Amino acid sequence: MLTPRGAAALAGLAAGAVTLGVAELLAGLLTRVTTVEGTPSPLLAVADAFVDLTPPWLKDFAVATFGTADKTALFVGMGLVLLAACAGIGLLARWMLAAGLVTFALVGILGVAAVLSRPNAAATDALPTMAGVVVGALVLAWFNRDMTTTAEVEMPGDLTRRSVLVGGGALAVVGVLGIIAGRVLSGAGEAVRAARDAFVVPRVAAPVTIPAAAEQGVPGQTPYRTPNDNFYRIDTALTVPQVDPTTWRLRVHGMVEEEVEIDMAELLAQPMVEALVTLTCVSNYVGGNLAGNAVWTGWPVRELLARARPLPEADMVLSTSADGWTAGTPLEALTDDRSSLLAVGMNGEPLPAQHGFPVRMVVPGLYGYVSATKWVVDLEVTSFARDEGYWTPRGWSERGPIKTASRIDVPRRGPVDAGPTVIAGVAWAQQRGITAVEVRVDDGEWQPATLAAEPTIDSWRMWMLEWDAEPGEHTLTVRATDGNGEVQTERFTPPAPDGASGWHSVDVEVR
Ligand SMILES: Nc1nc2c(c(=O)[nH]1)N[C@H]1C(S)=C(S)[C@@H](COP(=O)(O)O)O[C@H]1N2
Ligand SMILES: [Mo]
Repeated sequence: MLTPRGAAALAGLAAGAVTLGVAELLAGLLTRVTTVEGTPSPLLAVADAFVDLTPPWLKDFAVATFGTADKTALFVGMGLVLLAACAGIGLLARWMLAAGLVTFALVGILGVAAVLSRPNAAATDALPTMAGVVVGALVLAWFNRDMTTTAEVEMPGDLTRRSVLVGGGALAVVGVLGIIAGRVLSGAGEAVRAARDAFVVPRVAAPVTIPAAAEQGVPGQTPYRTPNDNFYRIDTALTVPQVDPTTWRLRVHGMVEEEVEIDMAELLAQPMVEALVTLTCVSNYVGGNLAGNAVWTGWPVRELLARARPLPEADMVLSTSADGWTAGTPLEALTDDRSSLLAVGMNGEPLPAQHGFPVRMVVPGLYGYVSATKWVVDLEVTSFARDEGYWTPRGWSERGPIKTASRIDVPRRGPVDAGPTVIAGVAWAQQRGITAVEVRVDDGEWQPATLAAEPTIDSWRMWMLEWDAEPGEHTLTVRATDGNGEVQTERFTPPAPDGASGWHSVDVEVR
């Protein structure tokens, strides 16, 4: 019913499941009793550490292949690796118990290292993982108790194998239940969800109104304003950081004349403004959809920095999130007259948890990775010579101004009927604005598209062009011109290190 090898692999899987069950359960319990930062789940810590070690080509590949499902893909991949590793250790232990146990312990040490590598990790955070590894090792040894340490000896008889099947299967189930219980106990999100529901976005003196002329309403064309639940999400956080607005503080320090710290009451008492800003991810491919446009409500960062009075040598602000992620933003982008905000509202609602509740940064004209810190808790005024943001040592540029981009939304796929049709899409060059969009059919002339109104140079601009489609295969290409009169470059570059460039084109079949 179960081959000796199968039994050995199952013993390894049972040991692994029990290890994780114990570790996750204890981590969940510790989180319950200690509150402050919580004890990281070993599984999540390993995944987080993996994300932190991701080289740019792999991040690029993950986003390109899985899009915003990259986190799910990571968990599935990690699960498969874990299963294989546990089965392998089980086989190794059957051949030589000591070797299996040592390998098991080494994997455990990696887990402990991952837990301790998390921001704000305390030494006690290692305890659940260590306890799990000890219990798991005992399970592994127990299943192999009858075996000698040489490879020549046969696996014990059917009875033992049956006991492995029943006992191992049961322990694996217990382990998985422990993992689930641990995750439930750590209670991700409950308290903060209530705080968000109760959060009132302040009113502003001059609310943004979006003129109807900003939309062209071509079916399939991107809506001018992106609803919150449709807004792309990119971050390194595998579980959404839970930040309680009542204990939230933002500290400004570093190269300043005066350190400043504000809490939520003080932030909300400031004169708030609204601004339309299109956020864009540096990982967006030509024609991709990692961009979104929202009305943000917040307090200009420049006002807070003015209180701290940056020293003349400073040229960068390193912003840090509650989960330890950082962005390095040119000081100038936060002190000039653009709408750089400490945002608390997104399209009139409190920030969704995934988009940075309770406070995030929004900086027009810069890619998110150098500016748009979600769950922001700390601003260090510093210099590029002295500090760097999270992605810079990982192969992305120190500076990330948004490149001019244009995208064809329709037609995109599926055959088009011959005759009059409409080509439409969106173009952006935040802080410069879009002054022209041109479309080319096959190798024809560039034809000027009709532009929608542009309420602000910080948001994208809609465009459309009527086209008399002739039967056959056609390639449509778009390019935009920014407010400085610069035509979008044809030169293709991948997202790394400072954003993709090149013209977007689509192939359409006309019948
Ligand atoms: N705390 C935190 N903030 C972050 C990130 C992150 O990984 N952690 N990613 C940045 C990146 S790369 C982008 S593109 C934007 C995306 O913001 P969104 O998820 O609200 O669209 O958030 C930025 N802010
Ligand atoms: Mo990004």
